[in-house]
Amino acid sequence: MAGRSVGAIEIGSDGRIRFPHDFNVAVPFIDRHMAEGRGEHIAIRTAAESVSYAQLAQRVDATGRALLARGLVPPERMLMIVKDCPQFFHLFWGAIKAGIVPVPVNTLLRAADYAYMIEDSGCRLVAWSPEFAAEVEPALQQLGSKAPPALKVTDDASIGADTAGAPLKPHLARPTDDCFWLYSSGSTGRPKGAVHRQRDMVVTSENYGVRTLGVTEHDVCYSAAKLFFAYGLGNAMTFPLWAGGTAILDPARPTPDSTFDNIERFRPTLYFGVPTLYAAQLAAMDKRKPDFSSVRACVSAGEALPAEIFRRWQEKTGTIILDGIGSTEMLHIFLSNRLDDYRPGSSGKPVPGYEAEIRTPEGSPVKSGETGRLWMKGDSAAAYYWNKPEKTAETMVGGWLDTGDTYRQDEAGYFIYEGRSDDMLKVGGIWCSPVEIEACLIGHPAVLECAVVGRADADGLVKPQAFIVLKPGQGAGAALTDALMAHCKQKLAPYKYPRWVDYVAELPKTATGKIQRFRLRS
Ligand code: 3UK
Repeated sequence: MAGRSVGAIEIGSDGRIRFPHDFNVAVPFIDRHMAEGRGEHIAIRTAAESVSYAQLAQRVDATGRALLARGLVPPERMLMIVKDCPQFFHLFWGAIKAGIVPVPVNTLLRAADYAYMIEDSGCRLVAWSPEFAAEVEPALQQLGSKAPPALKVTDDASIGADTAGAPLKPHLARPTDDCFWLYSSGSTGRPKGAVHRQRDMVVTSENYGVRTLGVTEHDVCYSAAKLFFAYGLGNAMTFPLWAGGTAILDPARPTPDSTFDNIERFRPTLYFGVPTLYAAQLAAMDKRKPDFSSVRACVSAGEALPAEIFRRWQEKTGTIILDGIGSTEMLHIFLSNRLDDYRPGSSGKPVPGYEAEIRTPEGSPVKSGETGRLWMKGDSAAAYYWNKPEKTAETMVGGWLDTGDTYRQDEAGYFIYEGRSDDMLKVGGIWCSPVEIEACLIGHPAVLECAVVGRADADGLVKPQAFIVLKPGQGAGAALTDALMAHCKQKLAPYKYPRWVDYVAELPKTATGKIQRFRLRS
């Protein structure tokens, strides 16, 4: 590809991206489309409305003005607990254009999680969709006088509705200045705010969106993964906006039927899912034959895609699923299969613009074909974790990022995922800390001790399994198992409950009393 300019950003023929000294990333993502004659083109489609690029630009400006009018000052943070809807775009880009740092968070969390994130981020505003009132309101109440002001984001939200004002002047920043955050979970300890820079969304949109998927203004992107995930944020917001294409948004929880309905109704060219949903969609295809004729490629990320699901999907839909691994810290996918180069059951090869290294525990590169810990280098990596200097120093070393994943390369150079280096598990593409589920189970009066590990279900997808040591006098059985599952569903994000409960006399432990979860894995 020859070099080109995207607004004031220059992209070399080798893919190198040159940024101006002072800029604001909302300008190339939003305002540029007016200058390029795309004002009438549809940026967002939902069941209820279509938003053109011209309307989007006006509403982004109006929202940015409204945030400044509320007294927010750059670089203060705004926490977003917002469903997938056009207002998500208005708030996110309005904030960035005004120099405010948006922090979109998982909308499936509980009050205690929100209270933690509100305090940790020191945000000066919480924007939230009323659908999440049952968890957001108690979080704000719990914080009492320390709670920041809150903004309820309704579909006809007055914020961003006053589009008559003067255009918002972009708050100028350096490409490496803080721009937005995403929270990432760890096996122990609280979620960590990964601080992303102005340049990061440009880098992922070029490296993965343009150079790997070939996204153009003719693409219609539909992501079952929501915008609050780094995965969904790229799929259904930054990639289509960067290319001048169209994003499909649906606030509902994705089910096989809802995704099939959306694919038939909106006719996306690119569909983004997670392995658990692909498995459920395949099962639902026994009864329904959805029309995939608009889709030129499907993408999977969040957890490893079993080769068997790839094969059955190709057979039923005629489309291929490109598996790729990404992370909150790297913002989007950094190892991936490609349309013209894929191997089912692998994560593919490094995406252009990224370097990969599989290292021994001592930190040197492994010998060819050996297993080790995957480290990555690339310009979309988060600058640091907010308020967590030790975690930052451990994870981000000399320009490289520790993914915490175990990998090897096969003879042909494809990267094969071998699991997490720690005990964390991914369920439906979302992090689950065994420690958090264990802490919840211990809260049940019958439980003395417990350990949680990941176990593959019939589709080869990982779900939590609990091993329980009961208190004396407590009887194991189906009724208790149901009660324990219900207890977890009520206290934790709903996807985290254990799908299997095994009763044991004792747990395997190290000499120092640490649970050896690896010995419980089947
Ligand atoms: C695991 C995978 C095997 C892996 C993400 C695409 O998942 C994303 O970000 P998270 O921070 O989790 C990162 C971790 O998830 N993982 C993700 N994809 C795969 N494991 N095969 C895969 N294809 O442990 C990784 O370290 O939630 C995915 C784009 C952006 C993202 N943030």
